[in-house]
Amino acid sequence: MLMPSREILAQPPETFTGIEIAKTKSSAAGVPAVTNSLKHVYGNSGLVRGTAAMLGLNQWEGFDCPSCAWPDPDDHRSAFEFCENGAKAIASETTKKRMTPERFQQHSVAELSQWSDYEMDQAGRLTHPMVLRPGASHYEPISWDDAFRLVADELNALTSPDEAVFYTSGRATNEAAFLYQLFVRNFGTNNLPDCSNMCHESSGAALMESVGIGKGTVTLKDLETAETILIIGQNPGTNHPRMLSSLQRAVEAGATIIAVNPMKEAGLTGFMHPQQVKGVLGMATPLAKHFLQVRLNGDQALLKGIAKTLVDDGSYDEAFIREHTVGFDEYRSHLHSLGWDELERISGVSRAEIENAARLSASGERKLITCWAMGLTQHKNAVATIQEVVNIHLLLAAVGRESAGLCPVRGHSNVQGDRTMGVFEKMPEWFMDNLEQVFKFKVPRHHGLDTVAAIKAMHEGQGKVFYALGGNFLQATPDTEYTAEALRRCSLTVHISTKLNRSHLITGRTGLILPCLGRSEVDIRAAGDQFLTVENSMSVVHASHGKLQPASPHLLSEPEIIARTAAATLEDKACVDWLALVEDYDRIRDLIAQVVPGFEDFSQRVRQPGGFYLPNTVRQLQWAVPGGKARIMTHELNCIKTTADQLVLQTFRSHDQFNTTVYGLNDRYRGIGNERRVIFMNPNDMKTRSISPVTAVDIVSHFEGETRQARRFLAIPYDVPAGSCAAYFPEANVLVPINSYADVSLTPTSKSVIVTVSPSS
Ligand SMILES: Nc1nc2c(c(=O)[nH]1)N[C@H]1C(S)=C(S)[C@@H](COP(=O)(O)OP(=O)(O)OC[C@H]3O[C@@H](n4cnc5c(=O)[nH]c(N)nc54)[C@H](O)[C@@H]3O)O[C@H]1N2
Ligand SMILES: Nc1nc2c(c(=O)[nH]1)N[C@H]1C(S)=C(S)[C@@H](COP(=O)(O)OP(=O)(O)OC[C@H]3O[C@@H](n4cnc5c(=O)[nH]c(N)nc54)[C@H](O)[C@@H]3O)O[C@H]1N2
Ligand SMILES: [Mo]
Repeated sequence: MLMPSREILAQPPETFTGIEIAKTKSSAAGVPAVTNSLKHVYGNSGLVRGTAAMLGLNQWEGFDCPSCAWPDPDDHRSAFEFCENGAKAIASETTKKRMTPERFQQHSVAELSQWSDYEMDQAGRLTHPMVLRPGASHYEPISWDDAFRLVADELNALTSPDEAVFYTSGRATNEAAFLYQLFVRNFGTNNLPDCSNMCHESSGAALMESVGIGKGTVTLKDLETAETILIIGQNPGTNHPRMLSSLQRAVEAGATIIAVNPMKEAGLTGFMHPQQVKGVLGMATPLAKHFLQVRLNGDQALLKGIAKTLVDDGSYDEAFIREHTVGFDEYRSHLHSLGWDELERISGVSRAEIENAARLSASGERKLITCWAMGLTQHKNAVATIQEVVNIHLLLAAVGRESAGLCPVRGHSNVQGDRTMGVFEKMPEWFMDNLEQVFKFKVPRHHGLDTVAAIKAMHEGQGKVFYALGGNFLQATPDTEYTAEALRRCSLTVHISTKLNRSHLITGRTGLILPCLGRSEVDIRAAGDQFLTVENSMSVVHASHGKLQPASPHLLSEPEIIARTAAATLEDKACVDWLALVEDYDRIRDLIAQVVPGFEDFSQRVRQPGGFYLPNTVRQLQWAVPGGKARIMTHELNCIKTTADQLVLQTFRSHDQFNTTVYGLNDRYRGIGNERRVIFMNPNDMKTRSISPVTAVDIVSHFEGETRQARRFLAIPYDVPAGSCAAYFPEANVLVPINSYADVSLTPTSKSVIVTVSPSS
């Protein structure tokens, strides 16, 4: 069993914070959401800074919300274009509190590691570059020049550039991401793992193989005019609250929503619009009319059931299938061979409900949109399951036309843009050719390390310098203790960050924190006030313009940090004048325009209010796959297998967190107050294990003969299918085995962890 071995804790402390249990909510948003967001903003930032921040959010002249990637309306903006959780993200960034060098001096790294993630967020913004010298117990300040020198010396001392790992979190803007990948490739490696590897990689891989583009195919207008919307493996009420407004408009225009989820999430069942009278009075728009309570990892069976019904009913578009697809005959015979008993058993959903969902999808003009997120992507068979979604759309010709299509709902606000900019360990050859042509250096062509491979390489001593553009690698990745050991074996770990997090505490021989400007802050360069750009979940590229005074005069922008790292490291190997590039971000955009298709006249077009859409081949019914036709993919039916005493655990988000950033200790919609160490269980599963409600349990995960343990969680009886349970990440990450990842996409299986649960010893 892998156990914590050092005095510096890699995991959040095991202490309970005093749970308060309330009734679960059947609808989301409304007045409590507004009061909650205002509490967060004004509590943290003070009245003046708070109001300025909120008024700048998602406005044409303002900055992009740093929370999720849900798009803004194309044609209008209300004065308050934000949601409760966007407000929390802003409050967390614009807080008045500061994590200063004095505070670092007061607390050793070992002491800081006793803080909870909530306390770390509450510590406030980082203000100075800080270094943890070899053997030191405390971080101390370092000048920017010395910091860049240190990084350059460590990087240049490596035997090969492939001994360095460059991680990216999806908040980085396009300009930062483009400079970053250019630096990394100019340095000589493709080791560019990113948070996408743990997120929508499965969607990208599935869509790329099936339809030739790794992104969604719908716009907001499509969503609001669809007839049937399938929301599967996604919790929009918490994670994409602004999506609820679009769903409300769709329902009011006549759409039927079908939700597929093991949990009856509040946002799926009802929505009270905080800016409309109805919502303020507490009347909810019923959103999902149909709720299919699938077992964890039962979706592939459920989706095959839908496809089987369509084929058996003859509800498919023969002309479209003939003209645009390959693989139908094989798929049809596969569906014929499947028995309903098996489909019902694996999915946990009845044949009648599945058939009903299929018939709704095929009704009217078959304007079906399917939205999905982590409930589909983080399983072993994730890619195959998502291709099952695509198959249904191809059968119905519900793709590449108005009001219909595929909608993987992205997480981080610019995770999609980062990939467009080349942050990927295996960018296609054409991208490398373009880089080579524009920058005239030999671009490394061998594939780099993704997240899981990078952790393993560092663990084995082959990764020696770890450099992160944002994020919280230690706590976002699986197998916390294993990853911690991997980071400790590095010679140098570097984090470009806005706030303190646990990754800063589990360091290599030397640790560096490079504090940067946040989205909300002004960025003045030699050429004047600058803006940056992002791409949302629906491929709209637009500007983000910070408005507030920086949290500290010592902060640098992300592009400047990258450029100065590059200038210090590459010296005469440099393919561009790095420092000149960041005097005026239009210069970066002009280079992007030369390398990335769809960005012609970038600097000028992105200045139009609302930005511009990137081209999408599927929307033109073009299939960029070999052979030129969309592929109906046939995969064997499978699912995760457990023994009688085992359960399948998903690790998901509470209402008060953004990934590893913990804004508060409540999960309001699920009725949990003031506690994060909880596990939601089926009441019968609790009974058979002699677990009383709200008592402490230990969780052990099982994988290929190995076990991992997470101690002291409170068991909450909850409406989840028998055999399925749920706990929050990052607390439960310690249970996710490093070698358990999705086929093809290699995404850690954070939504299907095999566990046993027993009363705490
Ligand atoms: N406020 C807030 N917003 C966020 C984030 C945040 O942490 N906080 N994170 C951002 C990021 S990076 C991302 S990727 C997205 C994540 O957005 P989501 O994917 O909504 O996030 P999760 O909390 O992981 O929720 C997964 C949902 O899928 C369901 N689910 C789990 N397993 C299964 C399954 O096997 N089948 C089905 N059908 N459903 C399943 C869960 O019950 C849950 O409702 O949100 C983004 N937005
Ligand atoms: N078990 C489990 N694990 C998961 C998941 C899960 O569902 N279950 N979800 C996965 C998913 S979908 C994702 S996307 C990953 C997320 O993984 P990451 O993106 O690595 O994690 P975050 O928690 O979003 O990163 C938070 C940190 O980013 C820094 N930060 C915030 N804003 C900025 C900024 O503007 N610039 C810079 N440079 N830094 C900033 C802050 O220091 C903060 O502490 O986690 C994955 N891990
Ligand atoms: Mo994500």
